[in-house]
Amino acid sequence: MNQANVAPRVGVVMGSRSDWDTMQHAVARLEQLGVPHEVRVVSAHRTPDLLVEYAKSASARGLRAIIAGAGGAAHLPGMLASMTPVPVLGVPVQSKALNGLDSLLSIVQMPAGVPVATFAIGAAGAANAGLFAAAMLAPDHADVRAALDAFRAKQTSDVLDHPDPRQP
Ligand code: RP5
Repeated sequence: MNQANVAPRVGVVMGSRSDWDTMQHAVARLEQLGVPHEVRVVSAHRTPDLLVEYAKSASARGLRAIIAGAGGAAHLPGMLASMTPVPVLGVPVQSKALNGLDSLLSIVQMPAGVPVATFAIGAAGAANAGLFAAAMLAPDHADVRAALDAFRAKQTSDVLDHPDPRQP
């Protein structure tokens, strides 16, 4: 799929440019699997008006999932989820002070009625959020489904083909 000419189906947002080191792992998976996406810095605390605008326009713009990464007092995923019917996938960014436990608890402990699907702290969580968003789209996008199937098959064969960890 030529992503340049296709409306984004997944939004990847983060609270700060400093989150990019983590969130690039979500974007890498979306690119690998051919998922049309967009990437933005949207801060719950520094740009609250932008947050509202992004959340309220997301569904009408065709987004089918929003991957939201934030660290520390990580309100971004929950606030997005409060203002859009689009499923929000939260990625806790590893903070300096508390290693991301603050981010994880801020994102995962949502009150009943406003769900955020919360992933692991850091790069693994971001990568899995990208894969999860692709899986959400796969039933309606045969090319994404085929790419996801191929990714998983290669992941499996990479392990089975190299059973001895002492060998390269
Ligand atoms: C959060 O504060 C961001 O998501 C980031 O993880 C954290 C620190 O932001 P910076 O001070 O590095 O911009 O809002």
